[in-house]
Amino acid sequence: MSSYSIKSLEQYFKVYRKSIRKPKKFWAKIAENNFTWYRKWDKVLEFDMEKAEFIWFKNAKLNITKNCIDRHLANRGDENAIIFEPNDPDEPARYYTYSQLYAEVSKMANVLREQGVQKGDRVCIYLPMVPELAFSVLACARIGAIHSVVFAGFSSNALATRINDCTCKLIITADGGYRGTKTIDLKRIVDEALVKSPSIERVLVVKRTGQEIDMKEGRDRWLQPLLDEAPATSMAEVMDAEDPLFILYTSGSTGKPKGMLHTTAGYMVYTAYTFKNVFNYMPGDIYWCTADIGWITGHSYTIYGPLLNGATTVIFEGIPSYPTHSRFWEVIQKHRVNQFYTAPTAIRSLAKEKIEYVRDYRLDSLKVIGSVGEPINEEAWHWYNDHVGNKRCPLVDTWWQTETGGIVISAIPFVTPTKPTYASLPLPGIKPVLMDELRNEIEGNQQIGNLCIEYPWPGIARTIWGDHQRFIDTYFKTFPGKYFSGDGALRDEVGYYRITGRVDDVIIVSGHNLGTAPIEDVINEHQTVAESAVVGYPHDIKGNALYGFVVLKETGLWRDRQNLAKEINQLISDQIGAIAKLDKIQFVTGLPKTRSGKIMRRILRKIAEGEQSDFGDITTLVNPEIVEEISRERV
Ligand code: 6R9
Repeated sequence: MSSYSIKSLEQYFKVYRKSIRKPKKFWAKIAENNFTWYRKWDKVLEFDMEKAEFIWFKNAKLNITKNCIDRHLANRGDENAIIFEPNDPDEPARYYTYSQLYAEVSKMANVLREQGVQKGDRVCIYLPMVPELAFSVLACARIGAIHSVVFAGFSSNALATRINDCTCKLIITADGGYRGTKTIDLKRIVDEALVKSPSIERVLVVKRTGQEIDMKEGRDRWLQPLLDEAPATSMAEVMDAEDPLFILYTSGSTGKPKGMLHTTAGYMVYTAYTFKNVFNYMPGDIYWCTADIGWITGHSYTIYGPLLNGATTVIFEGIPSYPTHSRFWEVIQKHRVNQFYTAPTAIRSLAKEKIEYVRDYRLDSLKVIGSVGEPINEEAWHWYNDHVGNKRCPLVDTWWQTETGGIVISAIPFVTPTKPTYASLPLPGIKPVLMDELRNEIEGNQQIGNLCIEYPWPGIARTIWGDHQRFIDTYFKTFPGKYFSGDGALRDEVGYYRITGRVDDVIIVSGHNLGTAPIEDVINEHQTVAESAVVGYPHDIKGNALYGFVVLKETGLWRDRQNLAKEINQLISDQIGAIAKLDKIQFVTGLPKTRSGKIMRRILRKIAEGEQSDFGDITTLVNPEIVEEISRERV
């Protein structure tokens, strides 16, 4: 186990160097010692970066659920695997031990088999954050079906597109889902989607809200009666290391969503190893990741990573603001959470509220706090570090992507000193490189460039479902021989990485490369500003100029706009330089955001450029109505 858990900075450097010098040996040792295999591999890795082909642990046989569940039964069968915290705080939490998880997943696996699902079939899962969501995911993995979880906030159109792209045979959904004070009519949305999705033969429905729904004769079944009849033990299908585990859709900057495909062994080894180290997970710890399982973070760090390590993982059905802005802190206090992992957008929304909301809770169980999903701005970093981590818990800013399968750049708590807004150092096995526009590697520190990874790691996605050419073109063509993340990064004087945002967000103004994130950081420091987004637009003289969209806090709403704009520019000028001053500032009531909380810059860019109607696909936004408002009031 020595290479599995990193305990000091010195050890990190040692392990890191070894992992880069001899990656195959490094991963083989981790895979060898920490998992159950039906058969071990003939070869650790075979790959071709140009063709984007990766075979990890060639010819090994395994089942990931044996490792997530069965392996823990002997030693921790009676310990909690899952704690379910419902949307309504008055509804009792539910606890599932590893033994109970085994029974639940087995029943679900048997139901799926009985409904005709076979190894290799695609199963769509469109569920709220209820335990059945985790059971469904694991049941698919148990029988070798490929799960495709679609976030239950997506519209019927988005759902239909995803079902059709990978031709799912069966869908698991619920009558409805709770989200704060709202209920979402999931079954109705599924019914709408299925008009356009002929591949679905069977719909299994979880009863959650008890609301009235239509059941289509011959197609739809309530899940519970089927589970009640199903045996509580099950055989785990023997899977090849490279057999597909799941498809998860991620939006590209253009065109239809990309169905990223992850396979079995590499993903397992990578998520298990990174979970252990990035969260400093120790046996008995209670871990909570707030991400919905509809996103990669929920796949890798609510389900697979924690369960592979025998951890207790919290599944939270609700939202941070219901019934009050204290909900996160209340849940941490209630379940004595040790590791807490959330997104900057949630932190910023809570930091806007009165400090009492967090101050009145006992957060002393926390050991490590984490951030993921977008660059965490300086102000949010400090608020999270001071008020949640109490300056006592390392804050790990974890950089990764749906495509990387697991975290690739992050501090290791109690090992890597943290630095606000820096994801810090690469994890073992990851060799980041910065590339310039001429495709040359940028050597040395204090450099900014396109962030690539030089060598394959076990968690890397294997393809885009049905479109390997797009996989090659998107990730392996721009910088031949390397994986291109699409993000930009700055490497500081000691080699720490700071993610500057999507590369399309690097704006060249009068020949200067400006990342949008640092500018937004400064703007957000202004006392009246809640949030901001900066984009570039063409300018006759400078090449590009900067356009800032600024959302004000309640306290800023009544201020003189012209003065406010001046103050903001003064702040930028003071902190970054006059070169980064905004040519235009527009005060808006909100920013267009995807359902995972990412600002859709593509749209803001179009507005800044003067486009009035053609904004492309905006159906994946939580607030599509904002687009028209911003466009109408363009300055
Ligand atoms: C895990 C996840 C990936 C994109 C990625 C980057 C942004 C994620 C970040 C971060 C700065 C971090 N991103 N983590 N940017 N710092 N710690 O979010 O996957 O939904 O595929 O998004 O998110 O731009 O390229 P995914």
